[in-house]
Amino acid sequence: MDCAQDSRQSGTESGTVVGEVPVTELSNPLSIDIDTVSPECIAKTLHACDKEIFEGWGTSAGFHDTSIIDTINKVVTAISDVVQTPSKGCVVISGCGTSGRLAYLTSRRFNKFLRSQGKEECFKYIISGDNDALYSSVELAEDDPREGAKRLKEVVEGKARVVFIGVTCGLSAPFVAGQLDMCLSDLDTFTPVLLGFNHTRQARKTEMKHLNKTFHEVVKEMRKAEQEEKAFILNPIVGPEPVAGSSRMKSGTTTKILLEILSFLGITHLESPLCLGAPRLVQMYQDVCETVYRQAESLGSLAFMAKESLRNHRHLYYLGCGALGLLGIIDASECRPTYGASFDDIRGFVYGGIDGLDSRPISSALSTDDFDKEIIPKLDANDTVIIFGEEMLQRVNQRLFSCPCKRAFVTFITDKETSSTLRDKVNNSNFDLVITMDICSASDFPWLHEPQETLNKQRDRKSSGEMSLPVPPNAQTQTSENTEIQLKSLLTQLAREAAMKWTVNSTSTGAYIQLGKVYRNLMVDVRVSNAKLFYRACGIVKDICNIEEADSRSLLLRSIYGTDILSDAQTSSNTVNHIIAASETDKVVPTAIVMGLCHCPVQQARSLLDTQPNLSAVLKDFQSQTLS
Ligand code: S6P
Repeated sequence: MDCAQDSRQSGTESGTVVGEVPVTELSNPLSIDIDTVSPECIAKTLHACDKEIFEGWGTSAGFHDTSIIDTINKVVTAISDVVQTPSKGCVVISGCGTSGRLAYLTSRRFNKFLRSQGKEECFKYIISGDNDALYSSVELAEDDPREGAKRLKEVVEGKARVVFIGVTCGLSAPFVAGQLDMCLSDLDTFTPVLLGFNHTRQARKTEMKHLNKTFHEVVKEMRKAEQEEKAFILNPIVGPEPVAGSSRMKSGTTTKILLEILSFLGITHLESPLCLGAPRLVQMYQDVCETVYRQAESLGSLAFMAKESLRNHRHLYYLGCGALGLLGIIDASECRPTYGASFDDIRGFVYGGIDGLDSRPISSALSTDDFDKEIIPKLDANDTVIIFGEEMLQRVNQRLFSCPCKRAFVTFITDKETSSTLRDKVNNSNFDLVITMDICSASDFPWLHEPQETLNKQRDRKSSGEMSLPVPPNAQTQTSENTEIQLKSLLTQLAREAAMKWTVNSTSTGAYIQLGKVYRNLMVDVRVSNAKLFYRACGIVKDICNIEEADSRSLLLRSIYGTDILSDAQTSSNTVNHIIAASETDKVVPTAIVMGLCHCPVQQARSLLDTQPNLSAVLKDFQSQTLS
């Protein structure tokens, strides 16, 4: 593929042939050759796929669809009701893996904002696997609906009104299903909101243990409650992921955008100091997206540096303050289930450690102090350290600059004045790569600075149909300068965080693609660590080996159990047991694929992969031999 721009011809729900494979699990035609292009082209391909978030995917309802905007507005109203009486109510955001991590980030960000306004916090988060899952993968926890309901019960104790936002990108996580089911049984207390990115008909149809229904059935009940506006389903279709099924990418970004829009509008709704509508906020994120990917060449260089470190069995480290540090930690944690990475391959550190947690403690060293003590003394020439943001640059331990490692600095400049001081500081430091992304204009909402008179005029023009942008409904409302500054700063933070997410996702994804962890656009070294990943692994083996589903399952089980003849106990065992067995075995999916393609016994496939661990290379060799 000649970079991505070029494959934008698809973007339809080309899907027709794909039957009912959920959108979030489909292979994206835009990235089908992502494993064969240059690092810069990888970034351009990611850009092409991310554009679908904003431009929509075929004829499906995307962000700008009126039905989606309507639902957003209804959820905003429910949230703003709760915000008014935080002693009685709260907003709970819950999810598994990336979705749970974004739940935490959102509640942290908006509680902080409420505190800065002298108001009571009202956001709570739940992540399956608890707080340790914020930085390490605890994928199996998402398969337990009872645990989900139990956690929800604990979190809402004493609350009479709860907006519950259950995030599951694939409309599949049993943990969230258990919570939605609990909400549906008490609609006087709960307003359940389901957030995901598949058509509702594609919600998972396998029965969930301990719930005796499928996710699809829960969705049907949600639909019923939605008719009376007692529940809401928010599922814009944003197209398949650039690496099939890697929902930390586009789906994660869309989750972040939606949660932030809902929360921002929910808490500013009452005073309406800005009255930014959802479409204008979406536009902000779209502008940030364009700003980030304008630097595709530099993003490619960053991914190349990361790849070189990992190829040399060394490490990539992200350092940042606040949410930037947290997003680095999150990106690092997701490489383990996605690419079979080890805990040490990529690590993130946050200045001052993780804050904004509920009472459950965290058991790992994640602060930049830990980095200074444990990592700096061990850095070598093949390690890469990336510093994110001016604030981190000011605070970084100066010893880092005398270490032999590679260093990069990424900044999302948000105000012109800091940029010149920053330039001096950067010039005096010793960096191998510096990336400056100017996101000022993206988060600059002109009417924040407009005099009241202009706002009144704009409102009049809007009511006469002249203007399409939202303006304050009642421009007489005087917003205090203080609130304006705080809102402006909040929007800037959100824009920076979005830029950070795109940057770290493209760095780690680009690195692992170059390392051969992706074949075409399939993650061939995925860890089989929960039901969703078990079924995905079956699908990958089926697609690459071009075989029937039953055969792919049998190959996968042979690989998991290390045998060529499966016993009755093994074939009839349930998925949970397969997952437990798989957790003790390396390269489960690559082994199954080699067995399927080379028609060889499991031991031979394993030794082939010992000699050539890069499955993509093995597959490409195999492909060229077959063709010649
Ligand atoms: C995806 C990530 C996973 C998912 C988790 C929840 O890249 O590795 O941890 O976030 O499985 O998925 P979902 O579809 O319920 O949001």
